[in-house]
Amino acid sequence: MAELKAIIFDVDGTLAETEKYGHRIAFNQAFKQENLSWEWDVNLYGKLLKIAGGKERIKYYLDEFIDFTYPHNLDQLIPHLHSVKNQFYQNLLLNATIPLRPGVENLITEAHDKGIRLAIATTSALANAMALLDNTMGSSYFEIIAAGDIVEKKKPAPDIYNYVIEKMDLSPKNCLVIEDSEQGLKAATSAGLKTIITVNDYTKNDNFEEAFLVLNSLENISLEDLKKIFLNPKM
Ligand code: XBP
Ligand code: MG
Repeated sequence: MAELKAIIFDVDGTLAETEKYGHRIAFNQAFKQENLSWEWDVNLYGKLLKIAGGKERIKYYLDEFIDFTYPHNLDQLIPHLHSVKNQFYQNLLLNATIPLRPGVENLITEAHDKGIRLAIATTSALANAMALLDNTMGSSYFEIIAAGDIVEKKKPAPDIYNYVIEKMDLSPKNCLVIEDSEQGLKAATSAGLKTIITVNDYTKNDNFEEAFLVLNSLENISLEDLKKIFLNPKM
C-alpha cells in the first residue's frame, strides 16, 4: 500500500472563497478604473471560471461573450488589466481578510506537525496566492508554492502538478490533492494524483466523476481521516 507523504492544495475556491469574495470584485474594479464598461456579475463569472488564469479569463470573455474589436495593443492590454486587477485583489485582502474555509488551517497545521510534506499548486498569480496566505495562516507550512505562469499551460493541463511532484521528488502514488473545481480535478488526475474535492457554490455542479472523494468542506476532517480515505475511499 502506498503511504501518504504529501498533500498538494489548490488555492482559489479550496483554501478560501477567493473567487466569490475577491477575484470577481477585483476584476470589476480594474475594468471600471480603466474606463471599460465590462461588468462580471456572479452568474457570468461562474461561466468564465471555465477558463483558469486571470489573463486567459479576460481573453475568453473578449472572444466568447462580447462583440469586441481587438485593439492593436491587445498583447499589452490584457496583462495591464490583469496587473491592475491584481493590485485591487491584494488591497482587498489587506483591507478585509477573506477567511480560510472551515477545516483548512487545522488540517494543514496537523499535517505539517506530523511530517506530511505540503505544497500549493495554483493557476493564480504568485503574488495573489501569497497575499491570501500572508493575510491568513502564513506560507511557511508549504515546501513549494507553484503558481501562475511558472508553467506553460494552466489547469486543466497537468503541468503545475507535474512541476510540484518533480521539484519535491515525489511519486504521484504518495500524494493527495485537494481541489474544488473540474478544471483542477482534470489537472491533478492527468498528473496521476488522487484528488479529493471540496465543493463550493461555483463548482457544486461540476463533473467530479474522476474524484477520489467529494466533500462539502474539510471541516472536522483530521489527518487520520485523510490517511484512511487515501487507503480506502469507501471508509
Ligand atoms: C483559480 C484561477 C485564477 C483566479 C484568478 O486558480 O483560475 O485564475 O481565478 O487569479 P486555482 P489570477 O483554483 O488554481 O487556485 O488573476 O491571479 O490568475
Ligand atoms: Mg480552485
